[in-house]
Amino acid sequence: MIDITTLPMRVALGQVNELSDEFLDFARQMGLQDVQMNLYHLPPGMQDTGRLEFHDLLRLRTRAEDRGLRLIAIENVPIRFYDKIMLGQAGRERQLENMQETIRNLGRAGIPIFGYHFIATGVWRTHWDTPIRGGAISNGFSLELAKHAPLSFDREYHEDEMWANYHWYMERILPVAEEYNVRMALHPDDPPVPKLGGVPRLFRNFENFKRAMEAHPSPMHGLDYCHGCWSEMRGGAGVLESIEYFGRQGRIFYVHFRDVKGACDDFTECFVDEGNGDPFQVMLTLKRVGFNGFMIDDHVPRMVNDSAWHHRGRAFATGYLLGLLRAVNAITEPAPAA
Ligand SMILES: [Mn+2]
Repeated sequence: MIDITTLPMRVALGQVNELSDEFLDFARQMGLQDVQMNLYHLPPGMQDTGRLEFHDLLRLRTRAEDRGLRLIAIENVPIRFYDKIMLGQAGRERQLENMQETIRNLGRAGIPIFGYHFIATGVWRTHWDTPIRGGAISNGFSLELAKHAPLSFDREYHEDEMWANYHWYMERILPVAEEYNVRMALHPDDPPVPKLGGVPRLFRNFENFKRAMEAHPSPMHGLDYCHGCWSEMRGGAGVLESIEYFGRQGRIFYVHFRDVKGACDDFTECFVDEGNGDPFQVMLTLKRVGFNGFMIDDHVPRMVNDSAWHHRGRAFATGYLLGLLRAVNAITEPAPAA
């Protein structure tokens, strides 16, 4: 497997669900060298066995490499692969075996990072067609609307049992991640509010991330730092401090570089240059704490005549990040000797 610790801080193509010729060419045309895939839904052609199979993963990696790209991370498996683990329900042992085998298969296939979340009820939004700058289409969340939602599962769940479920999983999955050299990167709950649909959302603040990292201090355990979610937590406050804290420990494995306006009880997703945060300061902070992973756009607004995958929105965001990176490097790296 490639030694990712020697790679520079960089921008990657993110959130593709398949490695089509078009996506791979799009990445290369933007000058990128890494691709992250999101398998929240399994794409056509992948076996659905309750886990990610070695041959499918190897086929994906070699397909990327045939185009001169690295398949740097797989983010997510379908929630039904580990819902019983998250909720502590009967059948979790079988799901654990499958998740352990998924980690082994990622390692065997040479894919070094697995992004995961612990959100049994998934990402919530209450608005899906919100016009933002220039009429671009985005989405938003209002806790006032969401708090009236019915229970997502059979009953109300409690914070203590969700922590117990998390610990149970980490104690059993991280040793496998260590053996196979696969980094597990934790994404925040989105939105980061205490509870939705009767299920507590653990990864909603700094304290709980700190607690998780301290309880499971494996070198294979870190953050998928979703700037959008961290910005949602306190309307942008505390973002730079959290990057400082976890980044200096080398615990930020990669970054979702997007932003919102507002905070977790009421926010709208927006273009990366108009949110709560200053993206230049965010990237500068990442650089200064020694972050050397990849950054992807994550969610983007739908621009005029955009595709279903939002190519135009993604091209804007990715180009913006590439420009910022060049600026950040220019002021933090010594000029070459004349
Ligand atoms: Mn994200």
